[in-house]
Amino acid sequence: MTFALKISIVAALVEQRLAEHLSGARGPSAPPERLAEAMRYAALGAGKRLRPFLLVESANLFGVRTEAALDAAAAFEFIHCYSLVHDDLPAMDDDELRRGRPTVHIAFNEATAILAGDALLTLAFEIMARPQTHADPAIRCELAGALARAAGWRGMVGGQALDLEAEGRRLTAEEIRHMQLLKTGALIRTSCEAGAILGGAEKDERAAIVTYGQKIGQAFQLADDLLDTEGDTKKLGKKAQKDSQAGKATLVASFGVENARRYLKDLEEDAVNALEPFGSRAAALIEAAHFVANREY
Ligand code: GRG
Repeated sequence: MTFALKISIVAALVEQRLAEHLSGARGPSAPPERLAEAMRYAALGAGKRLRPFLLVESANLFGVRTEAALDAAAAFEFIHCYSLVHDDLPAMDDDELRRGRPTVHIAFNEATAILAGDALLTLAFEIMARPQTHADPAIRCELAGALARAAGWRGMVGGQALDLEAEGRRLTAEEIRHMQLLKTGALIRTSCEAGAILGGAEKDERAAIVTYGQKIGQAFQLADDLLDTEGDTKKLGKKAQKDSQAGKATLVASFGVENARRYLKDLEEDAVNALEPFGSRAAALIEAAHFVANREY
């Protein structure tokens, strides 16, 4: 089975689970329809579902069935979707195109986009707290804590703040690496770790998965920066050359395209090497590392 088929199968299962979580209650406790519509617009119908795929495959490594990992995977995807909605706002990156369609604040309005992002963020934790996500409350608590750390002030939000502070200032390669590890790396790394948490992995195996997640998180961002420099708006579903033209702090700007490509290859290799303890059982995660480093969208 090709990697494209594998990720599309998980994506279809995740799509269904996201839609179920967004179908909402009827009657007096139903959420406001316009808000629910904006949340569905932000979360459904597009996206590679990479974070859910990583979570599901990492959970499979520890004997967790795909079906039993889908709620945790949905929680990670909702956080990711919220981050895209807020990142596209005029006060942040001010983008009009995302996943090949108008961004949420363009399709609805700015206030609705802010609220839809807030509601997707909180829904993720509502899902993590439900007994359906895992029967053991200690595991649910650990998952929620890991997700909060990855998404919050010492994770994605912190990285976004560093990115905004960096505007108009030249960052060192080390500062860029740190900012990217937080901004995009933390959620990707923790999606992998969450599979290990769900499966009650031993310390060493969990550490191996975290190293893998960290390397592909870095590779993902570096590939994104290369695509911004060299990619195509139509294939990407978002505006290409935006960061390069704005003079944003990226490792491509700092190292040059050739060196960035070499560094990306090293990260891809490091990610694959981290999976050595799992042997051929980690085939899907190995393929994911190749996909992340060589992706065109
Ligand atoms: C606003 C709190 C807040 C955080 C924003 C992650 C992030 C921080 C912003 C996203 C901006 C961006 C485009 C970063 C580059 C890497 C990235 C996350 C790309 C989009 O992720 P994909 O390619 O998207 O997984 P799909 O559409 O496939 O889900």
